[in-house]
Amino acid sequence: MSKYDTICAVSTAQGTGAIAVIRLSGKESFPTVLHIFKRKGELMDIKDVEPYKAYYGEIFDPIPDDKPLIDEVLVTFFKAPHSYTGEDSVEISCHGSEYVQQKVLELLVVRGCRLAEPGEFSKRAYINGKLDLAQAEAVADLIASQNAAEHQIAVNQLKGGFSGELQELRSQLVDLTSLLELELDFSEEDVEFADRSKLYELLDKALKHIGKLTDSFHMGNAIKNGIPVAIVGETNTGKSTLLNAILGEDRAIVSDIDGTTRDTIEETFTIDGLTYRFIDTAGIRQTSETIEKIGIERTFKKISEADIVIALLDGTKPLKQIFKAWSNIVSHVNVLTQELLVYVNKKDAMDAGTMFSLNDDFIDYMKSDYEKNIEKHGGYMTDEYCYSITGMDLYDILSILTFSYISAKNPEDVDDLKSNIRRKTNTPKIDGNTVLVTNIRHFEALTHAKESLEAVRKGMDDKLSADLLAEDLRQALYHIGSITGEVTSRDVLNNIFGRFCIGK
Ligand SMILES: Nc1nc2c(ncn2[C@@H]2O[C@H](COP(=O)(O)OP(=O)(O)OP(=O)(O)O)[C@@H](O)[C@H]2O)c(=O)[nH]1
Ligand SMILES: [Mg+2]
Repeated sequence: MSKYDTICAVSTAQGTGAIAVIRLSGKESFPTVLHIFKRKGELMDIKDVEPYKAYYGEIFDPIPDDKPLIDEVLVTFFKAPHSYTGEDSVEISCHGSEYVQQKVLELLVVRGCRLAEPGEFSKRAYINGKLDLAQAEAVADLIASQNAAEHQIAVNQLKGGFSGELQELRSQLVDLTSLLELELDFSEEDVEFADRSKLYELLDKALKHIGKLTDSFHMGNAIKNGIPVAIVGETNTGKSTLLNAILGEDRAIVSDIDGTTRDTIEETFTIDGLTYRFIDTAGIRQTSETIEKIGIERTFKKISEADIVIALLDGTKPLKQIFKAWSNIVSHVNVLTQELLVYVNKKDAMDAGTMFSLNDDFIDYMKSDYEKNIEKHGGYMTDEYCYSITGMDLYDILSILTFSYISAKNPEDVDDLKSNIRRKTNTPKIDGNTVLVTNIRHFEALTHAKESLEAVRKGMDDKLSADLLAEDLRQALYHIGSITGEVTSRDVLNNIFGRFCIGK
């Protein structure tokens, strides 16, 4: 990319809108626009242009004799370095006709502008020091944001919240490096530098800081891509009915045939500012059918990947069957890291007595099942017994042994279920200071930095010399610097900005 070429692109969405914005950036942007723009019927002299002021006028084609009018527009000039890209820039707001947009671009290109590559405006902003790389990526996140939480995190990152944290981390590592260098200086004089406690202290502080950032990726990623909620249960319990009811559309096929859903179906839905990714799964049952088997394996995989698991039981089935279905699901859930919500569906078809007694009956059922196997398990209800059927101890089981009764066909019940999901979502309070890692590139760089720091720590335990430790420390600094773009290769830049839209 030449530093001197002037680029142009339509910066508003493709298609026909009420208005469209065409953006130019580069040294020639003012004179180029002034060739094709008339204000009050007159060409403007570049000396008369006041930046940051919107001029109303006309874009025309200067070549034909009749100098046809293309559109009435508003033109704003931005003087370097006070523009998004840090270069002279112009924005032309024209009417949204695709013909007008193309015609204006054509007039600009004929006068020497080049059509911008994807993300080139933001790339120039980064190169000219207007944004660091993490902030430029926040621009893309902000544009793509679909819910309040995602939006807030992108705004914080754009304002430099994340970059600030990284600067702090950097300065911690720089402090560490200077301590090590001190040791290096001394070692030339052959002085034993025995006390490394200060080094340990700084290192542990940096490791803790970095750990906090890498840990936040799980939530950051969930907020960006939707918090995964798996709907699981035996066949015909009403999982697809429930998915459709949550989404408010007929997304999945519903039928009374067992094994209707054979593959997972995922759809996002926003509840109270947070986006969830609801996953309808193939019903769990014994089957010899190959495709269905693969579907059921996927169900178990989805259970393990979900943050929230909705176990959907069929209340019209005998207790024994409900119990088996329940324990099968529970044994695949990690109640320490996952939220398990147990719902008994088809309330409308259940009799009230069953509903009232299900919790107690469950315990009784466990006890009687246990008594049948008493020989095997000793004289009282053991954790070992509970563990053998559910993978949890008795205490954990009792703590989650509450069922909610719903009818997936009843909109009020489904609304309650949605509110319950929202309540059970452990998101941090997201405000103007929240910093969460949402970008996989950042997460990877932080993870590498953490590994390098752990290597430093191990090196210290092994009493390695300062120059060897310094090498790992430099690696950690390198990885942190790669996030904000202090050290970045051309390929990485092209890869990042190439994913932006044209005009961004
Ligand atoms: N009475 C009653 N029937 C329901 C309810 N929810 C679902 N059903 C019925 O249960 C049957 C199965 O519903 P689906 O939603 O296809 O069940 P599924 O769990 O997705 O089944 P598979 O895809 O086979 O695993 C259908 O006939 C639904 O109409 C409910 O709340 N009450
Ligand atoms: Mg289904």
